[in-house]
Amino acid sequence: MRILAINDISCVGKCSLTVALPIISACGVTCDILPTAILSTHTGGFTGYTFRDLSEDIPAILDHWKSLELRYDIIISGYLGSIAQIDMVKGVKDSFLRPGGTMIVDPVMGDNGKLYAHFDDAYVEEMKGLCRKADILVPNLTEACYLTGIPYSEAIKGNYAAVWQALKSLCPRPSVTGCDEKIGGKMMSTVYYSDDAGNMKTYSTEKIEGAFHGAGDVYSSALAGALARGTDMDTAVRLSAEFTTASIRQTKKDGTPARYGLNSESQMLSFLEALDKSLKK
Ligand code: PXL
Repeated sequence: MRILAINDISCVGKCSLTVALPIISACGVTCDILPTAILSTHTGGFTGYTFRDLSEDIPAILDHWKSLELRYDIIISGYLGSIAQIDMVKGVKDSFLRPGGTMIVDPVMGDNGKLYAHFDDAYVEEMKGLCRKADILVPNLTEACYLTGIPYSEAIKGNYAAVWQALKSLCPRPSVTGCDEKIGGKMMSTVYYSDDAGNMKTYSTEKIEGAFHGAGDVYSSALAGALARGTDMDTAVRLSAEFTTASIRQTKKDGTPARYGLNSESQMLSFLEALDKSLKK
């Protein structure tokens, strides 16, 4: 099994490739990387960060890989620095995903109802085109709203199934993370996802109050790693959601500022043990 992770390198702040690479590798899967940009920190909650767009380097990297005849079982894309890079990712799928392989798109664009810095409506439009090339789509609720045109203010009233349904026009197996809802008197964070047959299912974990940076990256990386090891989607979603929630819980306990990302390192062993157990069933 071989995964290609396309994402930026934020040197500080634990997101994107500094999260994807350790988590996917720990799952026991080769993780090659295509860095889209190098930043001194990510763009959420820091000011004064450096941002080197690597678009100019990418064609030569891909030409070299073509000479090696590389093919990937899974390609997962995340933060892309520009509209041109969205087009580039579409080409990477066409050239490097093996027939029958899985394209996972995390349309990283925003959170808490707002787009991140540097993104605008034109970027959202272009991202819809990449989502149409995905086998599995893993936006958070904010990104799902931008992709479907459903206002965030409406979605947070609990219309999550409608958001999932609307995403179906882009991708056969969409999911939406971070859907807050009260279940049995308790606030839960639910993922509305598609099982292997494409039917809508939900999985809920305890809602931990606060905005935690890099949670989406932990979730999507664990999901890719588990799927690469051969779990079904139900299992991959359960393991990834529990791993992410446990990481958020520990980060809150540690009291580190949210912008420095999740303490997923402390929860990695439990996640891997749960993955191992699910594979032996
Ligand atoms: O975690 C998402 C993400 C990834 N990469 C960069 C970001 C963000 C969110 O702010 O700024 C550079």
